[in-house]
Amino acid sequence: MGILNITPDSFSDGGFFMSADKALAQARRLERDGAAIIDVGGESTRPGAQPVSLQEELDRVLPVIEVLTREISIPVSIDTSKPQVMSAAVRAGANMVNDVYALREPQAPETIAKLGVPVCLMHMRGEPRTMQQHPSYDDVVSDVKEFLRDRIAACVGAGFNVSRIIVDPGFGFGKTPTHNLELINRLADFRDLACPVLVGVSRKSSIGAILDRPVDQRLAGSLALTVMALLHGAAIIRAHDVAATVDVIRMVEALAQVR
Ligand code: 7PJ
Repeated sequence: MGILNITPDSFSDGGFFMSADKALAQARRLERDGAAIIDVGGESTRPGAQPVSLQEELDRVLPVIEVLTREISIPVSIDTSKPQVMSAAVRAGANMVNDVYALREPQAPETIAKLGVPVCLMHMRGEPRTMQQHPSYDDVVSDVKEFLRDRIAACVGAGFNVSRIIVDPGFGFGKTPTHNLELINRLADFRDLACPVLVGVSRKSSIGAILDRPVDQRLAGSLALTVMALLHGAAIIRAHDVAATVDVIRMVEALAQVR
C-alpha cells in the first residue's frame, strides 16, 4: 500500500502533493514501483496533529480520488475517520476505507456496511493530538487485540461481512518504541483474529528514536521492520518507499517458497 498524503503538514512529504496533478504524478510513480493499493489521506494523523474540518478534508481528497480513479488501474483507499468523507470518496471511486480510528465515529460502521467496501480497522490509543503522552498498557499485544476484536464485533453487528475487514495494530499510535517493537515481534498473535493484518512502519518516529535518524534516513530501519512483519504474517505493508518495499516483499516471498 503506497502512501499519498494530501496534507500540508504530513511529517515526511508534507505539502508536496497538494494539487491533483502532483498527486497523480506521485500515484503513477507508486503504481510503477509496484504498489497494489494507493492510500489517499487528507487529514494528518501524525503525533500532535490538529484535526481538519470536514469541508477542508473533502476539498483535499475528492479531486485527487476522481483523477486517480480515471488515470490509474490499482485500487484506491481513502484514509479517513469521517463517515461523510468515506461516502463521498467511495462515490468518487475509492475502493476501500482505511480508518486509524477503527470506525469509532458515530455512524461509521453503518456507513461502511452500506458502502460495501473493505475496511482497515487500526488500533490507536487516544487521539493524534495527545496519543504520545504517557502511553501505557498491561500487555500491549493483548490490549490491542482485545480492542480490535471489539471493533470487529461492532462492525459485524452493524451488518458487514467479516471477510471485508483488515486489522492493523497501529504502529506508532499511542505507543512507546518498545510497545511498537513488541507488536512487530508478536505480530503472529494477531492471526487468531482471522483477518488480514496491515502494518505501517514507514519512516516512523520509533525508528528515528532507535537509530537516531531524521525522517529522510529511516529507509533501512523501515525495511528491517518490514521483513520482521512479513515473517510474522503481515499481509499488507503501508509504505512511502514502494520500490524498496516491494523488493523486500518479493525477496521474503522467494525465501518462503524454499523452506
Ligand atoms: C498508518 C495509517 C498505519 C494505517 C498512518 C504515518 C502516519 N493507516 N495512517 N496504519 N499510519 N492503517 O504514515 O506515519 O500505521 S499516518
